Amino acid sequence: MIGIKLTFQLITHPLHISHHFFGWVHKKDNTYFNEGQLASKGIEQLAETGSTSTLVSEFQALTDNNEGLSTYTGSGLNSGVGTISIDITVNLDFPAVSLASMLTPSPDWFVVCINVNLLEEDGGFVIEITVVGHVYDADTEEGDTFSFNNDESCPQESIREIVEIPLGNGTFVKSSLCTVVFT
Ligand SMILES: [Ca+2]
Ligand SMILES: [Ca+2]
Repeated sequence: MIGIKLTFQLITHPLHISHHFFGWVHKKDNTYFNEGQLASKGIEQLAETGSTSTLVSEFQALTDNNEGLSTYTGSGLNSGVGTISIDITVNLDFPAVSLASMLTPSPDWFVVCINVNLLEEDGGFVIEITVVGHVYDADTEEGDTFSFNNDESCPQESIREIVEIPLGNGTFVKSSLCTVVFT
């Protein structure tokens, strides 16, 4: 086993803050948060309210099914720029990490780093790696501004990457919005 210090650095529009973030250590090639699939109840709750309680339950079931090692819930940030650090443990069977956190305020937008594999081909663990987060719309709530409590999406469609204003410029979202450093 190896302990890894994870630094979560969320850089957003100055007016906006992040919420708690959720982390899961799991087997390689997990696709739980990927775009193109329907958001689970846990992802909906995280994306709309920032709460991680339902996600923790969902991932505990996956962990009990031997798909993961453990879950983590980090603190929030009280401004749009900052760093959250936690210690996580990975091992040869469970060398990968996925992270998710709500963007606040937003209808159902969240940042994710999916399936970050910390095991190198030579069997060692990475010393340091920097990963740029994606910004996704869970498609569980309507609304295209920095706002809460919009109508439900009906019908709910797949999780998709956001590139539109106000987060993006219509083509992409600046990579500086969310960067995660594993050291
Ligand atoms: Ca939405
Ligand atoms: Ca909803």
